[in-house]
Amino acid sequence: MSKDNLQEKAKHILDANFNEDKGFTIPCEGLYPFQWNWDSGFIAIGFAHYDSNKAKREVEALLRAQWENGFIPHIVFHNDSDTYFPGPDFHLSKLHPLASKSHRTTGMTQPPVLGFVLKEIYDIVDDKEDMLNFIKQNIDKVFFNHQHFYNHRDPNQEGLVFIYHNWESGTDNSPIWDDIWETMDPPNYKFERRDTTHVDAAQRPTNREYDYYLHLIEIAKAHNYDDAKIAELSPFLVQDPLFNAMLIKSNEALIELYEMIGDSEDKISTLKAWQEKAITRFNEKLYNEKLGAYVHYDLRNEKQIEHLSSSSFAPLFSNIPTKEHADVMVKTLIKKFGGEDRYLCASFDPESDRFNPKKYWRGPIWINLNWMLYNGLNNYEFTDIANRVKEDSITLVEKYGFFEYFDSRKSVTEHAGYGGNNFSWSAALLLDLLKD
Ligand code: 9WN
Repeated sequence: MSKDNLQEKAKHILDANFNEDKGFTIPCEGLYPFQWNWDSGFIAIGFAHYDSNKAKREVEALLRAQWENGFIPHIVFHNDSDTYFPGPDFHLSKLHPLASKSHRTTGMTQPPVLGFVLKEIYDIVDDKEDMLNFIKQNIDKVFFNHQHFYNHRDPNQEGLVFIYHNWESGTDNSPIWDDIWETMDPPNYKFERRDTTHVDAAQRPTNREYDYYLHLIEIAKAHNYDDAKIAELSPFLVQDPLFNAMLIKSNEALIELYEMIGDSEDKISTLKAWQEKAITRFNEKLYNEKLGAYVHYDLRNEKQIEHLSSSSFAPLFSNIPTKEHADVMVKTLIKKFGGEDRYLCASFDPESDRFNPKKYWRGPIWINLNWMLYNGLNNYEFTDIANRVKEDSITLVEKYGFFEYFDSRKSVTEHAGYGGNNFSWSAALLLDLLKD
């Protein structure tokens, strides 16, 4: 497919997934019929390339569902749909006294991408004045969101925030969480999966894994989604390098945007203080010398979770590693993930016995993580390997279509696109990768 055709196809997917009435984009028809938090951020970046109005509407639709305490939920149920489980009646966000009164949502969040998304869309669009006005109207809401994280998700006040659910990580059934599942013994819930009516069950989590997912929500619901109670009681309490890297990148973008806007000295100094503390602690606590990259930290059991995944390299995107650590990380990346027989970058260590090349976050390549990796490698001027990540991403979409995830093995030459098709962020971020 030519570059022009790919771009046209990508725009077509985004436009078809856009809900004109409510002003947001579904990630994928049938499989994900609502508005998802970090998806919307990536989608807005795609729209910024050809329809800045839709980019703005996407962000606004998400922010309209912001809770009164600054929290931005992971799913906004703008509409009804019975093609997804668990829906609004399971999540019951209204249990929290400060939940949105106008929108039903989940009571968990997702990687905080909005700050850097505002900066990205500003950089992309032609009409800077118009976009800066939009940013002026919305930036304080994102700042408020970050304030919520540091006040309610950082019990040790160390600059690193926790997640209490694998769905908050965005990398939902990564083998990283297996270590935590071993500490839990939830009941066998009765529920009706919907995802496996859209996608081959071999590419999705197991029913037993859903028991863990639902159990964590039941614990949070029993305490009305109170962060302090969750910090005290949730068996899943993790400082995730991807999640925290997104927050740090978004802090950096908010500083740049407030400097452009002017007159926000207090907020800029607060952001700078968060940044200094967060980056220092991130490097102390999440870097693993033995593995040569960053790892997750299990805050409940006070130990690093020693596995490599695509999240291990996300800190490059946020300028967190020193140059020396970045050099080591690139060696790790090439050695473990970058053999000639593989496309970059598998979502989990291909040498691990937990690696599964077809299943959701247990091995396949995701375009959003590749987009971050491409930009992160460029931050440190690893141009060749960055270009390889970009070319691999384009090749996979060209060969197999705009799928949700892809097989990293070059030996698999047919049907190597998995999960949902016509997937919005694959379209949006491909548009961004194809920009020059
Ligand atoms: C749960 C929408 C979302 C993405 C996540 C991805 C998947 C949902 C699911 O789809 O998660 O949030 O039901 O599997 O893992 O990253 O935001 O695209």
